[in-house]
Amino acid sequence: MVSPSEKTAYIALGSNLGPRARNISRALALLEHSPFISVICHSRLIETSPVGGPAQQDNYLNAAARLRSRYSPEELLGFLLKVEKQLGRTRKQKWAPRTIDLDLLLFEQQIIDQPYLKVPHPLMHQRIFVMQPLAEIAPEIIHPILKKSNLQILQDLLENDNI
Ligand code: PH2
Ligand code: MG
Ligand code: MG
Repeated sequence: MVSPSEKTAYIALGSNLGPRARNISRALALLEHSPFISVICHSRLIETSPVGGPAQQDNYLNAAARLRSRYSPEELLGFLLKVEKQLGRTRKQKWAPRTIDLDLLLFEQQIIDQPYLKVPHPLMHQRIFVMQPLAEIAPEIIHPILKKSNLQILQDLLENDNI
């Protein structure tokens, strides 16, 4: 079932396998292609060192995007997984190199804690590769659990990183 009203959601995009920039722009195009999603804006692509996962994987390109969607959070997650599959994503090993990773970060100010879907994304506030692009497009948006803006979260992360 599709809910009638449009909601704002933020997603993270990452790729470290194959044509990374092309993978990200194809993912955005596939999202835009859905009659239930509009891609309102996206950040620049940043190159980041892989965090976790197997040794000797390539650097990532990371980005964030703001969507307006008539999907429920569960439906949006389902669509993100479908786009990942369309772009050749396989899941053999946790945090293995991937053609595309699409993570649902925020959905309005909703807090969702289901086994298959946690919003806000439980690791987002710990990851510079997520918060840097997100703070570029949504610096003032508040994390509904931490009650801090994305820019504040990023600044705190960068400070701790320098210690
Ligand atoms: N995604 C991960 C694990 N590690 N590292 C970077 N730099 N960028 C990512 O998108 C990323 C990661 C799991 O999804
Ligand atoms: Mg991820
Ligand atoms: Mg993911």
